[in-house]
Amino acid sequence: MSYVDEVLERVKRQNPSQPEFLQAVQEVLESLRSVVEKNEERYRRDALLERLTTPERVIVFSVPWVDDNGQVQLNRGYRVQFNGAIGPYKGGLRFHPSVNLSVIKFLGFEQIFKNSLTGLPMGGAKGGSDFDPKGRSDREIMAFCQSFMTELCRHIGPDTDVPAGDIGVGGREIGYLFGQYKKIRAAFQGVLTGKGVAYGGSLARTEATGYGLLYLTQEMLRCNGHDLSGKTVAVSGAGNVALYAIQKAWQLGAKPVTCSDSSGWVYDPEGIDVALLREVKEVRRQRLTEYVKARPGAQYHSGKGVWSIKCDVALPCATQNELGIEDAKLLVENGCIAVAEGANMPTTLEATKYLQEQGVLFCPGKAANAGGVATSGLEMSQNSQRRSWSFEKVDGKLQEIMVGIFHNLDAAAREYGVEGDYVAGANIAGFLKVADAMLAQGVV
Ligand code: NDP
Ligand code: 2IT
Repeated sequence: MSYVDEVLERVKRQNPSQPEFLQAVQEVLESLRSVVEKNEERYRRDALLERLTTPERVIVFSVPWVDDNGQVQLNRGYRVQFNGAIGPYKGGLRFHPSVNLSVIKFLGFEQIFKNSLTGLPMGGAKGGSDFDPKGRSDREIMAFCQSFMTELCRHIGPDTDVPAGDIGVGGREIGYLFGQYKKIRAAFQGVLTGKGVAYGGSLARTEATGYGLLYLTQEMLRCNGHDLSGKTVAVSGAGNVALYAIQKAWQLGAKPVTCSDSSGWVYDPEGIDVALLREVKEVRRQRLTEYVKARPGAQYHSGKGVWSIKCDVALPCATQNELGIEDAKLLVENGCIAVAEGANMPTTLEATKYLQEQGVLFCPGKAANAGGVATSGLEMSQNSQRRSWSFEKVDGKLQEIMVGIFHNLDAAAREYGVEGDYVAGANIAGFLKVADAMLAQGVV
């Protein structure tokens, strides 16, 4: 049995009830076959793949807090410090009822390769809780964040582990988390990214994931003889990533016509009104039905279906496994030429394979959405310098990083004989740097 198959078997045996984690490991290891074959003896002797697929540390803790009725609530908190070979652990926190160990491990595993691709010194980690922020008052959110940080603060620090936001964790939550860390540790440190600009946050971090997604998509299209300008774009999600992806799509001359949330989706033939979407989702924190009330030309559909709209480019920006094989078939039938993942692992393995076979340009999340964590890396640099850079400077570096990531994964795919397979290219390019660092540092 090949080394890759042996390790895949082992990971399956050891994590039988973690489907999302197994899916992420399978995708990565399958595409590393040619690299691993070339170095099999060395990697095997160093148990490199076993170590790479096993988190260095898993922290699980209880998060008790008091709701507005005086009732004590209990949630579960997680931080998975997956791999610290190339820098301090780095990765977001997700607050969503679907969070469990499998989800956090898949996200932490993906983060290793994503962070490596940015070219910045950051290891892979992820955390979060099964806490559901929907319908909770500001005070309840604060109480939860404070309790969560009371435990988490023992495990993080500006040179050890630097969390940030993800689903359900935005500027408000980062503020409460930062305040509690500062109080308990009596230290004002760059221990979280995505902070408000008034207390050490970076300009352009809020926009970075969505903007970066479009910078990379534009470059991928350009290098394949297409122009983003004039294209119709379907976007899913209506949160941080989706909102700024839609905004940048407009700025680059494309027309974004859809968005979605967990209740339904919107088709706006005139193109999504960014200011209105932002007001409804970011400011008023309402459902998308409110968007359609203010925009009579737009249609609201409950449930799933955002990928049934005819588009040239599809940008899934909501959550994992939101684009399955039937969706992929619809996209191809409707003439879609490119899919770039704003979310983490939004496309199932089967759908990814189908899209690639049909010649659709496909860029995986660990490359396409790396602009968020890359700008977090820039926030860490600014915090270390105790300086703040202008929006233009940060945005300029973000553009450079995203264009650079595309060229790196394109080159890696060519070098290993899988030209145009950007999934393999991203995994190979991300892996090589981490593998070199692990081998150089010995058995630790
Ligand atoms: P937000 O919480 O801001 O928005 C999430 C959006 O996705 C909301 O519209 C939400 O709908 C929808 N959504 C979430 N879960 C589900 C679900 N189970 N089914 C259907 N819809 C769902 O999160 P972000 O925009 O920050 O994150 C979106 C994706 O991007 C995630 O995969 C995240 O890991 C990834 N990502 C985020 C980065 C960042 O910097 N924030 C960086 C890189 C990747 P509703 O409001 O109804 O819940
Ligand atoms: O998935 C991701 O890359 C994020 N949620 C952002 C992580 C970060 O540390 O900025």
